[in-house]
Amino acid sequence: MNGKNGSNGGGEGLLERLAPIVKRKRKVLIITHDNPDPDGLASAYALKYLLYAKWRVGSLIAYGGLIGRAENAALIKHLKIEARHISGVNVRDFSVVALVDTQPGTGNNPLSRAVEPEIVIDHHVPIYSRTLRAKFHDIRTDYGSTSSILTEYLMESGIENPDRKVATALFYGIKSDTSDLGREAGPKDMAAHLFLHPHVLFRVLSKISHPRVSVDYVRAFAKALNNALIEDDVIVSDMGFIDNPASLGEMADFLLRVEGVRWVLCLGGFRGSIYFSLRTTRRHANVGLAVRKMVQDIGYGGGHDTTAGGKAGNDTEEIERYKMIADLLITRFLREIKKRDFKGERLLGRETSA
Ligand SMILES: [Mn+2]
Repeated sequence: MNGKNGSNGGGEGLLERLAPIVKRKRKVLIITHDNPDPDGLASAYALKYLLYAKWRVGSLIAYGGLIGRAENAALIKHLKIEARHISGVNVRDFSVVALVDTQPGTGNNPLSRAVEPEIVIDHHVPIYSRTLRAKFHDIRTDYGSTSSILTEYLMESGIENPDRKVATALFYGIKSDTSDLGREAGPKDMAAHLFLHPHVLFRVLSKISHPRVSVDYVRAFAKALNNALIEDDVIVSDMGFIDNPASLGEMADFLLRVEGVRWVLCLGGFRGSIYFSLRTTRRHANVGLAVRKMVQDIGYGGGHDTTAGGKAGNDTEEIERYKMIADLLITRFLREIKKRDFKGERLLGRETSA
Protein backbone atom coordinates (compact mmCIF):
# COMPACT_ATOMS: atom_id res chain seq x y z
CA MET A 1 0.00 0.00 0.00
CA ASN A 2 1.53 3.26 -1.09
CA GLY A 3 -1.45 5.38 -0.22
CA LYS A 4 -1.43 9.06 0.51
CA ASN A 5 -1.17 8.48 4.23
CA GLY A 6 2.00 6.50 4.11
CA SER A 7 3.86 3.54 2.85
CA ASN A 8 4.47 0.22 4.49
CA GLY A 9 4.73 -1.90 1.39
CA GLY A 10 1.84 -4.21 2.25
CA GLY A 11 -1.00 -4.48 4.73
CA GLU A 12 -1.22 -6.76 7.75
CA GLY A 13 1.33 -8.86 9.55
CA LEU A 14 4.02 -6.24 9.92
CA LEU A 15 5.82 -8.25 12.57
CA GLU A 16 5.83 -11.28 10.30
CA ARG A 17 7.56 -9.16 7.70
CA LEU A 18 10.00 -7.78 10.22
CA ALA A 19 10.90 -11.20 11.64
CA PRO A 20 13.08 -12.55 8.77
CA ILE A 21 15.07 -9.31 8.68
CA VAL A 22 16.09 -9.43 12.33
CA LYS A 23 15.83 -13.09 13.33
CA ARG A 24 19.12 -14.76 14.21
CA LYS A 25 20.93 -11.51 13.52
CA ARG A 26 23.81 -10.72 15.83
CA LYS A 27 22.99 -7.17 16.70
CA VAL A 28 20.75 -4.38 15.43
CA LEU A 29 21.76 -0.73 15.46
CA ILE A 30 18.75 1.49 16.13
CA ILE A 31 19.34 5.09 15.11
CA THR A 32 17.05 7.98 15.82
CA HIS A 33 17.37 11.60 14.76
CA ASP A 34 19.84 14.24 15.85
CA ASN A 35 19.06 16.01 19.12
CA PRO A 36 16.46 13.29 19.74
CA ASP A 37 13.07 14.16 21.18
CA PRO A 38 10.91 11.94 23.41
CA ASP A 39 9.17 10.36 20.41
CA GLY A 40 12.47 9.36 18.81
CA LEU A 41 13.91 8.01 22.05
CA ALA A 42 10.74 6.14 23.04
CA SER A 43 10.38 4.57 19.58
CA ALA A 44 13.98 3.39 19.65
CA TYR A 45 13.53 2.02 23.17
CA ALA A 46 10.35 0.18 22.18
CA LEU A 47 11.95 -1.34 19.09
CA LYS A 48 14.89 -2.50 21.21
CA TYR A 49 12.47 -4.07 23.68
CA LEU A 50 10.42 -5.73 20.97
CA LEU A 51 13.45 -7.19 19.19
CA TYR A 52 14.58 -8.84 22.40
CA ALA A 53 11.21 -9.88 23.79
CA LYS A 54 10.05 -11.38 20.51
CA TRP A 55 13.19 -12.76 18.88
CA ARG A 56 15.96 -12.50 21.52
CA VAL A 57 17.89 -10.16 19.26
CA GLY A 58 20.14 -7.60 20.95
CA SER A 59 20.42 -4.00 19.85
CA LEU A 60 22.01 -0.66 20.58
CA ILE A 61 20.35 2.76 20.41
CA ALA A 62 22.42 5.55 18.87
CA TYR A 63 21.78 9.20 18.12
CA GLY A 64 23.54 12.28 16.81
CA GLY A 65 23.74 15.77 18.26
CA LEU A 66 22.76 16.33 21.87
CA ILE A 67 20.14 15.11 24.28
CA GLY A 68 18.79 18.56 24.86
CA ARG A 69 15.67 19.28 26.80
CA ALA A 70 15.49 18.58 30.49
CA GLU A 71 12.49 16.30 29.81
CA ASN A 72 14.58 14.17 27.48
CA ALA A 73 17.43 13.82 29.94
CA ALA A 74 14.86 12.88 32.61
CA LEU A 75 13.26 10.33 30.27
CA ILE A 76 16.61 8.61 29.74
CA LYS A 77 17.54 8.73 33.40
CA HIS A 78 14.28 7.59 34.97
CA LEU A 79 13.45 4.90 32.41
CA LYS A 80 17.06 3.70 32.17
CA ILE A 81 17.23 4.04 28.40
CA GLU A 82 20.73 3.22 27.25
CA ALA A 83 21.52 5.38 24.25
CA ARG A 84 24.97 6.05 22.88
CA HIS A 85 26.26 8.94 20.83
CA ILE A 86 27.01 7.81 17.28
CA SER A 87 30.61 9.03 17.56
CA GLY A 88 31.31 6.08 19.87
CA VAL A 89 29.68 3.51 17.58
CA ASN A 90 31.14 1.53 14.71
CA VAL A 91 28.26 0.93 12.32
CA ARG A 92 30.15 -2.02 10.81
CA ASP A 93 29.81 -3.94 14.07
CA PHE A 94 26.10 -4.34 13.33
CA SER A 95 24.35 -6.66 10.92
CA VAL A 96 21.15 -4.63 10.65
CA VAL A 97 20.50 -0.88 10.83
CA ALA A 98 17.09 0.54 11.76
CA LEU A 99 16.01 4.18 11.61
CA VAL A 100 13.13 5.39 13.78
CA ASP A 101 11.31 8.75 13.73
CA THR A 102 13.56 9.77 10.83
CA GLN A 103 14.44 8.56 7.34
CA PRO A 104 17.57 8.13 5.24
CA GLY A 105 18.32 11.32 3.32
CA THR A 106 16.59 13.77 5.65
CA GLY A 107 19.86 15.22 6.88
CA ASN A 108 18.64 15.13 10.48
CA ASN A 109 20.21 11.82 11.47
CA PRO A 110 23.80 10.65 11.76
CA LEU A 111 23.56 7.71 9.35
CA SER A 112 26.24 8.01 6.68
CA ARG A 113 25.14 8.10 3.04
CA ALA A 114 27.06 4.92 2.40
CA VAL A 115 24.84 2.86 4.72
CA GLU A 116 21.38 1.77 3.62
CA PRO A 117 19.13 0.92 6.57
CA GLU A 118 17.13 -2.31 6.37
CA ILE A 119 14.39 -0.93 8.62
CA VAL A 120 12.76 2.53 8.56
CA ILE A 121 9.81 3.45 10.79
CA ASP A 122 8.59 7.03 10.79
CA HIS A 123 5.61 9.39 10.56
CA HIS A 124 7.14 12.40 8.81
CA VAL A 125 6.55 13.77 5.34
CA PRO A 126 7.98 13.51 2.79
CA ILE A 127 8.64 9.83 2.22
CA TYR A 128 12.17 9.61 0.85
CA SER A 129 13.15 7.36 -2.06
CA ARG A 130 15.86 5.71 0.04
CA THR A 131 13.17 4.81 2.58
CA LEU A 132 11.24 2.91 -0.09
CA ARG A 133 14.39 0.94 -0.87
CA ALA A 134 14.67 -0.34 2.71
CA LYS A 135 13.61 -3.99 3.08
CA PHE A 136 11.19 -2.99 5.80
CA HIS A 137 9.66 0.47 5.76
CA ASP A 138 6.63 1.60 7.64
CA ILE A 139 5.87 5.30 7.21
CA ARG A 140 2.49 6.51 8.42
CA THR A 141 2.11 10.19 7.85
CA ASP A 142 -1.38 10.29 9.33
CA TYR A 143 0.01 9.32 12.76
CA GLY A 144 0.88 11.96 15.34
CA SER A 145 3.92 10.07 16.58
CA THR A 146 6.22 7.20 15.77
CA SER A 147 5.51 5.99 19.31
CA SER A 148 1.92 5.27 18.22
CA ILE A 149 3.23 3.05 15.43
CA LEU A 150 5.55 1.17 17.82
CA THR A 151 2.65 0.78 20.25
CA GLU A 152 0.74 -1.01 17.50
CA TYR A 153 3.69 -3.36 17.06
CA LEU A 154 3.45 -4.10 20.77
CA MET A 155 -0.28 -4.77 20.43
CA GLU A 156 0.36 -7.03 17.47
CA SER A 157 3.20 -8.86 19.26
CA GLY A 158 0.82 -10.52 21.69
CA ILE A 159 3.10 -9.67 24.62
CA GLU A 160 0.63 -9.74 27.52
CA ASN A 161 2.25 -7.36 29.94
CA PRO A 162 4.56 -5.03 28.12
CA ASP A 163 7.47 -3.65 30.12
CA ARG A 164 6.17 -0.71 32.12
CA LYS A 165 9.20 1.45 31.44
CA VAL A 166 8.71 0.95 27.72
CA ALA A 167 4.99 1.69 28.03
CA THR A 168 5.77 4.87 29.98
CA ALA A 169 8.28 6.00 27.36
CA LEU A 170 5.81 5.40 24.50
CA PHE A 171 3.01 7.11 26.40
CA TYR A 172 5.21 10.15 26.90
CA GLY A 173 6.40 10.00 23.27
CA ILE A 174 2.79 10.21 22.07
CA LYS A 175 1.90 12.94 24.55
CA SER A 176 4.86 15.07 23.67
CA ASP A 177 4.67 14.76 19.86
CA THR A 178 0.93 15.47 19.85
CA SER A 179 0.91 18.06 22.64
CA ASP A 180 -1.28 15.87 24.87
CA LEU A 181 -3.20 14.46 21.89
CA GLY A 182 -4.39 17.93 20.94
CA ARG A 183 -2.08 18.50 17.99
CA GLU A 184 -2.09 16.34 14.87
CA ALA A 185 -3.36 13.36 16.80
CA GLY A 186 -5.71 10.93 15.08
CA PRO A 187 -7.79 7.96 16.21
CA LYS A 188 -4.74 5.67 15.99
CA ASP A 189 -2.84 7.84 18.44
CA MET A 190 -5.82 7.82 20.79
CA ALA A 191 -6.05 4.03 20.60
CA ALA A 192 -2.33 3.63 21.28
CA HIS A 193 -2.61 5.97 24.25
CA LEU A 194 -5.49 3.94 25.68
CA PHE A 195 -3.66 0.67 25.20
CA LEU A 196 -0.62 1.95 27.09
CA HIS A 197 -2.50 3.67 29.88
CA PRO A 198 -2.85 0.73 32.31
CA HIS A 199 0.88 0.00 32.05
CA VAL A 200 2.20 3.52 32.65
CA LEU A 201 4.33 4.33 35.71
CA PHE A 202 2.62 7.62 36.48
CA ARG A 203 4.88 8.73 39.30
CA VAL A 204 7.88 8.36 37.01
CA LEU A 205 5.98 10.05 34.19
CA SER A 206 5.38 13.04 36.39
CA LYS A 207 9.10 13.35 37.13
CA ILE A 208 9.79 13.29 33.39
CA SER A 209 7.11 15.85 32.50
CA HIS A 210 8.15 18.28 35.23
CA PRO A 211 11.91 18.00 35.39
CA ARG A 212 14.31 20.27 37.22
CA VAL A 213 16.05 22.70 34.89
CA SER A 214 19.59 24.02 34.74
CA VAL A 215 20.66 27.66 35.00
CA ASP A 216 21.72 27.43 31.35
CA TYR A 217 18.16 26.54 30.52
CA VAL A 218 16.84 29.60 32.33
CA ARG A 219 19.41 31.71 30.48
CA ALA A 220 18.24 30.35 27.11
CA PHE A 221 14.67 31.10 28.09
CA ALA A 222 15.58 34.69 28.96
CA LYS A 223 17.39 35.10 25.66
CA ALA A 224 14.43 33.83 23.64
CA LEU A 225 12.14 36.29 25.41
CA ASN A 226 14.54 39.22 25.21
CA ASN A 227 15.16 38.77 21.50
CA ALA A 228 11.53 38.12 20.56
CA LEU A 229 10.05 40.55 18.05
CA ILE A 230 6.31 40.71 17.55
CA GLU A 231 3.95 42.19 15.00
CA ASP A 232 0.30 41.24 14.69
CA ASP A 233 0.16 37.46 15.02
CA VAL A 234 3.83 36.76 14.32
CA ILE A 235 6.80 36.34 16.67
CA VAL A 236 10.37 35.93 15.47
CA SER A 237 13.10 35.29 18.01
CA ASP A 238 16.66 35.15 16.77
CA MET A 239 18.49 33.79 19.80
CA GLY A 240 21.96 34.24 18.34
CA PHE A 241 24.57 31.65 19.34
CA ILE A 242 23.10 29.04 21.65
CA ASP A 243 24.40 26.11 23.71
CA ASN A 244 21.72 23.69 22.72
CA PRO A 245 19.56 23.60 19.60
CA ALA A 246 16.90 21.55 21.39
CA SER A 247 15.86 24.66 23.32
CA LEU A 248 14.53 26.26 20.12
CA GLY A 249 11.47 24.05 19.85
CA GLU A 250 10.69 24.52 23.48
CA MET A 251 10.97 28.30 23.26
CA ALA A 252 8.87 28.35 20.10
CA ASP A 253 6.19 26.29 21.86
CA PHE A 254 6.23 28.73 24.73
CA LEU A 255 6.03 31.86 22.55
CA LEU A 256 3.12 30.37 20.62
CA ARG A 257 1.17 30.62 23.85
CA VAL A 258 1.29 34.44 23.73
CA GLU A 259 -2.25 35.72 23.23
CA GLY A 260 -3.12 36.51 19.62
CA VAL A 261 0.01 34.87 18.20
CA ARG A 262 -0.39 32.36 15.38
CA TRP A 263 3.12 32.00 13.99
CA VAL A 264 6.47 31.65 15.75
CA LEU A 265 9.95 31.27 14.34
CA CYS A 266 12.87 30.73 16.74
CA LEU A 267 16.39 30.44 15.43
CA GLY A 268 19.87 30.14 16.82
CA GLY A 269 23.44 29.26 15.89
CA PHE A 270 25.08 26.06 17.06
CA ARG A 271 28.35 24.45 15.89
CA GLY A 272 28.50 26.32 12.62
CA SER A 273 24.89 25.95 11.50
CA ILE A 274 21.68 27.80 12.15
CA TYR A 275 18.92 25.71 13.67
CA PHE A 276 15.32 26.83 13.77
CA SER A 277 11.86 25.80 14.90
CA LEU A 278 8.61 26.92 13.38
CA ARG A 279 5.22 26.67 15.04
CA THR A 280 1.70 27.72 14.16
CA THR A 281 -1.75 27.51 15.69
CA ARG A 282 -3.24 27.05 12.20
CA ARG A 283 -4.25 23.43 12.04
CA HIS A 284 -3.66 22.73 8.38
CA ALA A 285 -0.87 25.15 7.65
CA ASN A 286 1.64 22.49 6.55
CA VAL A 287 4.65 24.30 7.94
CA GLY A 288 6.71 21.22 7.07
CA LEU A 289 6.36 22.30 3.46
CA ALA A 290 7.08 25.94 4.33
CA VAL A 291 10.28 24.85 6.04
CA ARG A 292 11.43 22.89 3.01
CA LYS A 293 11.06 26.05 0.94
CA MET A 294 12.91 28.07 3.58
CA VAL A 295 15.96 25.82 3.50
CA GLN A 296 16.06 25.37 -0.27
CA ASP A 297 19.72 25.18 -1.34
CA ILE A 298 20.96 26.16 2.11
CA GLY A 299 20.02 23.28 4.40
CA TYR A 300 17.62 20.61 5.54
CA GLY A 301 14.24 20.68 7.17
CA GLY A 302 10.81 19.18 7.47
CA GLY A 303 7.95 18.57 9.82
CA HIS A 304 4.23 18.41 10.08
CA ASP A 305 1.15 20.61 9.73
CA THR A 306 1.81 22.84 12.73
CA THR A 307 5.37 22.10 13.84
CA ALA A 308 8.56 21.99 11.84
CA GLY A 309 12.23 22.70 12.05
CA GLY A 310 15.46 22.66 10.18
CA LYS A 311 19.10 23.46 9.92
CA ALA A 312 20.82 25.73 7.44
CA GLY A 313 24.18 27.17 6.47
CA ASN A 314 27.72 26.32 7.39
CA ASP A 315 30.56 28.33 8.89
CA THR A 316 27.99 30.44 10.66
CA GLU A 317 30.37 30.96 13.61
CA GLU A 318 31.28 34.01 11.52
CA ILE A 319 28.85 36.64 12.67
CA GLU A 320 28.51 38.16 9.18
CA ARG A 321 27.63 34.81 7.72
CA TYR A 322 25.32 34.03 10.60
CA LYS A 323 23.41 37.25 9.95
CA MET A 324 23.18 36.57 6.24
CA ILE A 325 21.73 33.07 6.64
CA ALA A 326 19.47 34.09 9.54
CA ASP A 327 18.09 37.02 7.52
CA LEU A 328 17.50 34.77 4.54
CA LEU A 329 15.59 32.26 6.68
CA ILE A 330 13.50 35.00 8.27
CA THR A 331 12.74 36.63 4.90
CA ARG A 332 11.70 33.32 3.39
CA PHE A 333 9.58 32.50 6.45
CA LEU A 334 7.75 35.83 6.21
CA ARG A 335 7.20 35.30 2.51
CA GLU A 336 5.74 31.84 3.17
CA ILE A 337 3.24 33.20 5.66
CA LYS A 338 2.58 36.31 3.54
CA LYS A 339 3.87 38.84 6.05
CA ARG A 340 6.63 40.39 3.98
CA ASP A 341 6.37 43.80 5.63
CA PHE A 342 6.99 42.48 9.16
CA LYS A 343 9.03 44.99 11.17
CA GLY A 344 8.55 43.69 14.66
CA GLU A 345 8.78 45.45 18.00
CA ARG A 346 10.34 43.98 21.09
CA LEU A 347 7.84 41.68 22.77
CA LEU A 348 9.10 42.71 26.22
CA GLY A 349 9.16 46.39 25.24
CA ARG A 350 5.47 46.34 24.51
CA GLU A 351 2.98 48.39 26.49
CA THR A 352 0.84 45.96 28.41
CA SER A 353 -2.90 46.37 28.51
CA ALA A 354 -3.96 47.12 32.07
MN1 LIG B 1 8.00 12.11 15.99
